[in-house]
Amino acid sequence: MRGRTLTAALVLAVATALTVPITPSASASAPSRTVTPAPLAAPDIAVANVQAHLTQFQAIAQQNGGHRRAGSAGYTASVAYVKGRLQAAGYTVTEQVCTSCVYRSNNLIAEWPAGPTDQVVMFGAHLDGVSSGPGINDNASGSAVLLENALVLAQQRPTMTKRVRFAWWTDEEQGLNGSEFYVRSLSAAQRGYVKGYYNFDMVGSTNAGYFINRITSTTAAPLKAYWDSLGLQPEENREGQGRSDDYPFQQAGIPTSGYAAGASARKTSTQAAKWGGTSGASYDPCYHRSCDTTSNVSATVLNRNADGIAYAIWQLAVSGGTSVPASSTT
Ligand code: DTR
Ligand code: ZN
Ligand code: ZN
Repeated sequence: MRGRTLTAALVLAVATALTVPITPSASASAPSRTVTPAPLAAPDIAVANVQAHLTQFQAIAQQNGGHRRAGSAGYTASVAYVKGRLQAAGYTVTEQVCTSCVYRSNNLIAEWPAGPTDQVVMFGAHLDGVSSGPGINDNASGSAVLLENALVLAQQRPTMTKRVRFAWWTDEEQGLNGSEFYVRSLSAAQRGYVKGYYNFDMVGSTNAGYFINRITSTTAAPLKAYWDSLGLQPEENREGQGRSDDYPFQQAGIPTSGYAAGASARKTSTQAAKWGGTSGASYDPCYHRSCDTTSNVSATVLNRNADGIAYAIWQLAVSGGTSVPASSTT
């Protein structure tokens, strides 16, 4: 469901320029043909599929007392949903009991079993919410864009240059506890294998900003390249600094980045001028409130986040991953 193919044409032009011309076979000897494979474009993540996951998370909250707080029935059901979808796609999924969490509950870890085991890139989102509502933007949104990316990776089965490991964290809302427990559970060698950690917390805010953690870092480069290709003029995620699950990784010396669309802080007039939306209003008007439902998510924003993650995965971990972002509006 691609919107434009302009950048796809660019990819092709680059590939053509790099291709050694086919040698004409004038002699009777075996002709030598050099064919350079075209760069492998990152897949377009269907935002409808991401929205379908959000609908499931909302139903789970509704059926379990209205929320998905760590340690609650709504959280356990959220874990079961993500785990079931991943297992059906061929992932081996691990639940890690967080014994140091405020509410005892599990992190969920799934690794795509291809690529070198000592070269890992991680993508994570907190799966728990607060008890005031279903927690759809915070953070079913991050959970759903990761789940759909994991499913698409499994479907496509590309040749991998790195291992991709996905994580859904528990007890973030009580103090980043699930991710901190996980980082502490790794040996020094295992920590060294993790070349980058990417975090996704609140990626569908209705009055969105386009924020990237550590935006000028080389770790952030693929996330930034994708949003740059859409002309979005992303900014540093100042509001979220030290407030989400990238923080324990950062503290352990692991390079981090991530996307965010903003929480309770207010959009400036400069930001409204470049991104649209309402200046002087919160990026997410329902932050930690009962109105954080499926209506509290922008499909456009969700899509730009989901597709940027796919771009980063392909760029970082897939053999022949595209070097020019493909664009899409769906
Ligand atoms: N950890 C978030 C808190 C948060 C506040 N502002 C931002 C901005 C961007 C990402 C996250 C946050 C929470 O879960 O409540
Ligand atoms: Zn959050
Ligand atoms: Zn929160």
